[in-house]
Amino acid sequence: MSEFPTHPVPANFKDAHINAEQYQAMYKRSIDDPEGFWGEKATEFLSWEQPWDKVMEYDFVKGTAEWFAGGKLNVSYNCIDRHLPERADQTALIWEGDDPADSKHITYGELKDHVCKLANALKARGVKRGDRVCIYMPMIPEAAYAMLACTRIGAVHSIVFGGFSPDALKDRIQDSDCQTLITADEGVRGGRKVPLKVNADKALESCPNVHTCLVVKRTGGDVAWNDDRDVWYGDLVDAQSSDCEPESMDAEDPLFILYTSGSTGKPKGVLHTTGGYLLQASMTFKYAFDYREGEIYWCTADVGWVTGHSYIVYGPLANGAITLMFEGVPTYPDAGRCWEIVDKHQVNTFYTAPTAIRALQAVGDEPVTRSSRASLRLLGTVGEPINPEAWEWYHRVVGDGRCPIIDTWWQTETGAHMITPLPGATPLKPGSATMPFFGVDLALLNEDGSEIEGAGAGYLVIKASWPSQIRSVYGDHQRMVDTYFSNYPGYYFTGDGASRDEDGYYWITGRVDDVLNVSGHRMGTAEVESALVLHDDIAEAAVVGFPHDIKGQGIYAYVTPMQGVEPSEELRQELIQLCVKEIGPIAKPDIIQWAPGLPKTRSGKIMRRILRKIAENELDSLGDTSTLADPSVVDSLVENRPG
Ligand code: 6R9
Repeated sequence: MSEFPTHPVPANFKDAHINAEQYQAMYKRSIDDPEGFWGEKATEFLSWEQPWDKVMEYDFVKGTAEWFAGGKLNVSYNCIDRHLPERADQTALIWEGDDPADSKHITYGELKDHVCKLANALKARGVKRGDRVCIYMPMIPEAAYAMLACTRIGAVHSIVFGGFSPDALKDRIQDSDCQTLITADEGVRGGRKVPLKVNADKALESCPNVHTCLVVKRTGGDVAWNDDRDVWYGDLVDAQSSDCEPESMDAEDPLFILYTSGSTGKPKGVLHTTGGYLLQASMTFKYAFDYREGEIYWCTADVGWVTGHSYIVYGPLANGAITLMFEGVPTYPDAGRCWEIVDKHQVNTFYTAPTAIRALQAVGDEPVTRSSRASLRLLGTVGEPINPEAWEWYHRVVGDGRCPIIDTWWQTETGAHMITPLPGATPLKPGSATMPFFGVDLALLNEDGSEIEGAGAGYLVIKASWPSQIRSVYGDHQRMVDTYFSNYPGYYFTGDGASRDEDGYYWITGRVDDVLNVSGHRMGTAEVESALVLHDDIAEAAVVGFPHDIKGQGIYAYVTPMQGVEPSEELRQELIQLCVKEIGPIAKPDIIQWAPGLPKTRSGKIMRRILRKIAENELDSLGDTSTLADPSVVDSLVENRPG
């Protein structure tokens, strides 16, 4: 699958938490006896107030799953309080600001105080168990406090990435009927201000149910104020008691909602629950990163994505780890920032996305090699397939050839790692996410739904439930069944294609549905299309992905103007701005091609396969166009292909 040689387990990982023999034995047990396996792990990894009645029960036809039902626990207790006897004075969170001169350490003892005060503040505003709280925040410690404060009182958080537009924020607040919003006056990224409160105000114009908007003062910039609704975080939170009894939650009580894109319609609110999610986040963190007490761990994701949930906050803190949170971007003040941070805080584990690696690789080695990076022990990637060239560069230049690369495949819906090497157990093949994690029963299917044995390529599906499985699509369980459990009955359908080699290694090839992965951000082609056709001058739009050197995938939009409308540069700019307004800057099309017509079947279905080929510039393999209603449309698109 790749000409790049296999990297054996490094000598300094021979005594890792899990070695090759343990992986084999534990994996086998986890599949043969999942209840026994997970029951033991749940006791080992989490503190329970009351044991569960049954380890698991699930039905992949109805799309239901329950783990540890009847068991009682609290997530904030597991992430904070239980560590206090040993770790009250140990750092829990290192915060590195956008400005390299800004950083601070928050101990577990301080974390407890911050979280309890905020939890009491939420209660004071009437937030109760089960209520949804929206978090729209920059990468500042208060984002983590907000998550943990919700879990302390049993409220369900829904984080909306700070880069999303007011419209996107509004949709998400409305969909899950959040009545409380936690935000900041402004964020700071790459030396620029992000107008979070301005965006929130716009969104809240259409969210009359929101009774409280709690605002962290990050920059002190001017903001508008609604006295009935807006409250300064400091004013309300500082005065609260730093004790707040953790709410006793059922393992199956909702923990959070996180919106993610699918192939159709608006983003779905992926619902995760308490016990199973925390168990798998915690266990994968310890094993995949071979986390050792006292190590400094840094994941560069934003808490607005699932990676930030599981691997900045919940996984690390459940293990009593030291987790670094970075407010800025890898290229500010310059492309050496990440390695400067690694040296400054003596980071041992660094976890990022392939798109960041490729962007840094493109700048050259010097910004990396001028730093020491001697503290690094392990490197990770997540979010999209990593090309072997970028893998090798990451390994050789960033890791000085001595740090294993942990390529973790998983999804918002899976909650935690599903396919990943374990550094002491798995020889690495550049570009492969390698082997399934414990309890993850994978299969590859042919088009007709039959399972592929041995080596081969097909649709990646999962055969049995895992603890951190998506429990529902918030407010629309049928959509959960339709999206994940209908394509191939009896299986969870990932939406990804993959191949398996003769050694059993998995190689993810990317999405097989109409979902784009732009710089590791998931986006439905349908979302971008709906934004484009909102323009009065546009009749129709079709969006596909195309290979992009840095972003992995770029956005290619075919747009048909209304009759009589002349395409112009002005119209192109208006369309780009529309995507920014409706979704956010990440949804800007890279290429807009004016299309007098789109290739359609006689029944009116757009043939995306052909549009993808044109976007990829694979004009020799357009395939059969004879079934099109008007085959000449294709010639015209090919002739007028920009660039
Ligand atoms: C965690 C996260 C999920 C989609 C997934 C797949 C792609 C994620 C990957 C990967 C290849 C990896 N993906 N990790 N592809 N190798 N290591 O990214 O969640 O935002 O929901 O995206 O990302 O296509 O289906 P999410």
